[in-house]
Amino acid sequence: MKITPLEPFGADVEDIDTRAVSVEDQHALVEALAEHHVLRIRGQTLDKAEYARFGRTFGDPIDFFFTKDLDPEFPALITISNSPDLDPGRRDGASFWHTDGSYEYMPATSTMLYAVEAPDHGGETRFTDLTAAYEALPDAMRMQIEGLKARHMLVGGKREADETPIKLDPDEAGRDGGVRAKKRASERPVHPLVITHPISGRRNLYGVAGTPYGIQGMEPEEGERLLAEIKAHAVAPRFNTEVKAEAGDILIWDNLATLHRATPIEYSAEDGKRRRLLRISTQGLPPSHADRVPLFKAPEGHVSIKLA
Ligand SMILES: O=C(O)CCC(=O)C(=O)O
Ligand SMILES: [Fe+2]
Repeated sequence: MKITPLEPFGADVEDIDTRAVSVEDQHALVEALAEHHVLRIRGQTLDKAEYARFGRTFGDPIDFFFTKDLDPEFPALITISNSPDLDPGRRDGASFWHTDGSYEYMPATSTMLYAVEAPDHGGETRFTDLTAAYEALPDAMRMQIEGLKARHMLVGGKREADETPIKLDPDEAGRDGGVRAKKRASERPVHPLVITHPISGRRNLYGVAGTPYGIQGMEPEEGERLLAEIKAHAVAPRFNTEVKAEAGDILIWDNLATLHRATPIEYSAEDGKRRRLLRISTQGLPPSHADRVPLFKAPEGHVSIKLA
């Protein structure tokens, strides 16, 4: 296995067959993801069962059930595509800074996209490095946010002009039988603004865009102001990179130490324009690092309503 760092962060991984990864290489991949935040494993040929098995390297694959894109045989796999058949209301849905599942008690710790088809142009995923952003904070700000917890909810985060607006009322029953409204009512987690990464042991900002709407113990406006300030700092271009999953690549990111966003793309079924990826999100600790202390804990007896 060969790991080549990308600039300014991320790494390409070559000379590995993800159908059969040794225990040593599983450990090394998890360490590499924690170090580089984003890995692009090049040139893979996987069927769904093989990919679903590989996904377990990074944690417990999260099963989703409220999506038309769900694979009945592999409930942890979701298809992302730019097919013109896709409901216009769901297009460009990920084109805003976020981390996956931060509106849940048990957020995703890693997400991976296996590119079955990639367009000739465009289709990159953008990332921001929340370790570098934390380390670059002025000392006074680092002290101010130490120990603070943000309140999160589905569609909680403020979106900027260049981010996909929240298109549909999340409480609208017609969209999905009201499952989003139920989710919003049932899960209002708080997560620390600063975490110690369970694998790297480094401190970084967490979940500072996409879903946070307030800070525990602060007046609403004061919390919103602080969140806006942290987001503006964290997503600044100097902490950003872009990586494209070309056909055959598995693009994996560390949801604990990055924010990401999709880049808007033309919806087309033409040759050279199609983008189709299989997505897996995991939660909990990777089997290779099961001795670490997990970051998140669901309240006793809570059953998560799953969304994609
Ligand atoms: O399509 C992409 O590049 C990213 C989509 C995304 O945000 C996700 O899969 O969690
Ligand atoms: Fe995402």
